[in-house]
Formats: sequence, structure tokens, C-alpha cells
Amino acid sequence: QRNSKFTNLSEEHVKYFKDMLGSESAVVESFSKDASEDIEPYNSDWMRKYRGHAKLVLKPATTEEVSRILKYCNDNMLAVVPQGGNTGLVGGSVPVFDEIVINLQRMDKIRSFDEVSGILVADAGVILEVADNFLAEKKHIFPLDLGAKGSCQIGGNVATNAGGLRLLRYGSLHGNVLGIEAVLPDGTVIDDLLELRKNNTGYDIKQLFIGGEGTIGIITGISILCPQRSPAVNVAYFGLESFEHAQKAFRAAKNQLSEILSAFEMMDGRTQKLLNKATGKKLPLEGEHPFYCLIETSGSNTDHDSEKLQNFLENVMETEIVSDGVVAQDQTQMGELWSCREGVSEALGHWGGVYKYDLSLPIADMYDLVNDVRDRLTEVGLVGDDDSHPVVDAVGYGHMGDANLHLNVPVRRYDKEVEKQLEPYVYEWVQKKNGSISAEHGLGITKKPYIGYSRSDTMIKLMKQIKNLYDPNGIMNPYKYI
Ligand code: FAD
Ligand code: 2HG
Ligand code: ZN
Repeated sequence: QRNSKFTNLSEEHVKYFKDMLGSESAVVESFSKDASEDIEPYNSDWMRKYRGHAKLVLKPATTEEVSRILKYCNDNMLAVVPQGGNTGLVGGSVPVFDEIVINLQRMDKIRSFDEVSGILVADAGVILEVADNFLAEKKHIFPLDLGAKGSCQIGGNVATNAGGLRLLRYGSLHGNVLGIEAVLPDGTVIDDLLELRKNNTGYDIKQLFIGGEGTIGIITGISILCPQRSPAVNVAYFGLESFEHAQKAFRAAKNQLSEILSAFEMMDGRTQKLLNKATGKKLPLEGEHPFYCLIETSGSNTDHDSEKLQNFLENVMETEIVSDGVVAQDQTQMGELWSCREGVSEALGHWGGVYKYDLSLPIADMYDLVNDVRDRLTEVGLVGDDDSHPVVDAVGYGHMGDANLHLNVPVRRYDKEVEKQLEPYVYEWVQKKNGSISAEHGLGITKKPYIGYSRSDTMIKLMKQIKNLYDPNGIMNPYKYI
């Protein structure tokens, strides 16, 4: 149900925004029929699972413009949805009804970089890969990396508190983001773009925006601590006999590679098989293995790292922890090995749709859920190789180093019967293990009804109080989060 407290957009509103933003490219609208196709990409999400009905997209180029837009929307009860690269996986970045999309893509400037402290200050709309390439030239690295780096924006990353492939090494954005510039719905600019590692002067309000998913304000700039880029990087890819072997490999990697270990990712054999089926990509190892791991090391001394990695490899082969493995010999091979992990999310969409569950679970129990879900779907005859079965398979992969499982159920079509088998079953399973129903993707619209499986009534009440305090009219990304 569209909330009737929100005003319907009128020609007069559109004219106001056009006059304010001036530039043609800053406003996309579908009041005139020929513009309706242009607005389509802003109305549908990366998974093509959600479709909104926005008639207006605004692309401010400055914080001042964001402030004026939000103040006008708040005064006129016009609902809005902040949008970055629109790569989010919980339907948070697209409108549900006719909310105005405020897209940050024109706010794309690096503001400053301090080579001594490693602190980067940049507009929220800078693409993650652009930021990382800029930092590479300065021998630094963005402390976050993920498969959507070519499209997602650093503001979107902060708004979702994205985890990704480097969290094991560099920690979460809650620690790395040092300052935030954001605009509240009433137009107030929060200028907290500090470049300090330490600042114990009261509540750390920026933390509310990290993972706030655009529900209390729009992030327009961030300052972030960026580590030195490691000159020696190695990537290895292993085949393993069982999930127990994967756990042993993780322990061995922590033990023996210790400070140079920068990623430890897990993919089950079914994931890799489907990647191959969907993309035709040849897998790095001969034969099939029930599990695969990808390990990355990053350090400052090539000889030292190579020796450590060599010893580790010898050890895990001798002790039969891993069955087979390959180490990348150059940059191209590193990219090849990484693509076996980074390409998974997109490949699994090949059959038509994917039910995605992004979960934090105790590592030891993590994979049992994938088996249980597959058994459950198989028992009721929903899984099969041909078109008469909606489900292709149930697979598991993820950031094993962070105890973060991605349970994916690729389907030929979204199907109520499949959904009924999966939900709330998966959420109840996770709750029993004291896990989290959203490890890194956020709540958006997908997880909103299920927050109670991971948060107590008291916590939810406090969250609602925060929402009401910052956004009393409720115009910011309505129908989502809580
Ligand atoms: P959007 O999708 O545009 O927006 C996401 C949410 O943030 C929405 O609620 C939106 O309203 C809000 N928002 C966006 N910008 C702002 C802003 N400036 N101010 C306030 N709110 C804002 N996530 C992980 O954590 N780890 C991964 O490894 C990972 N891998 C991925 C791989 C692929 C192939 C894809 C498609 C996605 C992946 N993601 C991953 C999901 C991840 O959340 C997003 O990719 C990314 O963080 C979102 O950035 P975005 O700019 O696309 O934001
Ligand atoms: C990843 O780690 C992303 O690849 C996406 O977080 C996971 O698509 C998914 O379920
Ligand atoms: Zn992930």
C-alpha cells in the first residue's frame, strides 16, 4: 500500500527541480512519454527482482544541491530513495512506489588524499574501482573490494556497510570510515568529515549512516583510512574433499600465513560447476572437487611471502588437507582465479532468478544449512535439471574468513512454492544458531519483515526511535529497513 501521507508528484514539482538543477542531464523524468524508457534502469534493481514506479530521478552535483532537494521534498512530503550504483542485493536502492530517486553519480570527485596518513576524502558518488585505481597510483588500497566494484559507489558501500573480499584483512567500514558528510531530510548538512583516527568526543553519530541504507539521510562525502598497497600479492586456488577440510585449511592458513593472509574465500563444487555451465569458463583444476578455497596473501616482501606460501602449500598437501591446488604465476592468472569467486553472483542469475541469503553463522555449522535446504527442496520435488523444476540447485559460497555464508538458490523462475519452502525456514535455522540474517548486504526491502530473527524487540524499538528522530516525516527510503 502506498502511504497516502506522501504527496503525488506534480508538473510543478518537476519544474522546481529542473530550475534548481539547471543541467539537462541532472533530471530524468517520465511525465512526457518519450522519456519513460530512460527512467527504467533507475526503477529496477541489479537482480531484476524489484521494480519501482518513480517518475523522477534527480542527479545533484553538490552537497548544497542535495540539501536543497531534500528540504523541498521534506517540506512538501515527497518521498525519496537515495541511489548509488544500484548494485545492492536487497532491493534498497529502487523505489517501491513513486518515490523520487536521488542518484549520486554526478558527485564523483576525489577531494583530497594524504600520502602520509593514507586518508582519502571523496564524494559519495565516486565508483569504488575508480577510487581504488586512484589509490593504486599512490601505492595505497581502498580497504574494501567486491565483485560490483566497477559500478557501485563508495557512498553506497558505506550506506550498506558492505563487507566484501578484504574484510578479513582490513576490517569493516565501521572502523575504516573516519568521517562523513551527510544531509538530513530537512536539508541540514552534517559536516563531520573528520580526518582523525581518534576522536572520543561524544556519541559517534557517523556510525548511524554506515549501514543506514539511506533511511536517515544522504551521504555526500566520506573520509576513509586507506592502507598501504602490498607490493607482493599471491593467489592460490584449492580443491578439497569436504567442508571439514575447508575448515582445516582455514586454520592452517591463519596459523602459517598469519599476517600476510588477506582473503580466504570458499565455494562449494556445485557453485563452481554452475559458474562453468553459465559462463563456459574453464575451471582452474582438473577433475571435480566437493569444495574449493581461494586464498590471497598480501605482504611487503616477495621472497618472504613466497617462502611462507610454499611452506604452507607443502604442509596442506602433505597432510592431505587439500586435494589439489594451483598458484597464480602472474597478474593475469590472479585475475583468472579471482574470477572463479567474483563471477559467481552474476553467473547464478543465468537461469532466471536467485533466492539469496547472506548469513553470519558459526563456521562449523555453516554448510549444514546448504545441505538441509537442498534436501528440503529435493524432498518436495522442486529441484531438477529440466524446465519443469523451478529450482536449479542450492549452493553455498562466501567469505569463510568472516564466517559469512552466501546460500544461493538459483531458479528458473521465482515461485511461491519455492519461497514457502525457504522462508521462514532459513531464518529460523539461522536464529537457532544465533546467527545473523544479513551479514553484509543489509535489510532493504527483502529482509525488512525478518529483522526480528536477528534483533530483539528492544533493539528494534531503539532503531525506530532513531529513524523517527532523524526523519520525522518518514520521507527517506520508506517501506524499507524497519
Ligand atoms: P545502491 O545499490 O545504489 O544502494 C544501496 C543502498 O544504499 C540503498 O538502500 C540506497 O538507498 C542506499 N544508498 C546508496 N547511496 C547512498 C548515499 N550516498 N547515501 C545514503 N544512502 C545511499 N556486498 C557486500 O557487502 N560484499 C560483497 O562481496 C558484495 N559483492 C557484490 C557483488 C556483486 C556482483 C553485486 C551486484 C553486489 C555485491 N554486493 C556486495 C552488494 C553491495 O551492497 C553493493 O554492491 C554496494 O555496497 C552497494 O553500493 P551501490 O553504490 O550500488 O548502492
Ligand atoms: C559476494 O560475496 C556478494 O559475491 C554477493 O556478497 C553474494 O550474490 C550473493 O549472494
Ligand atoms: Zn559477499
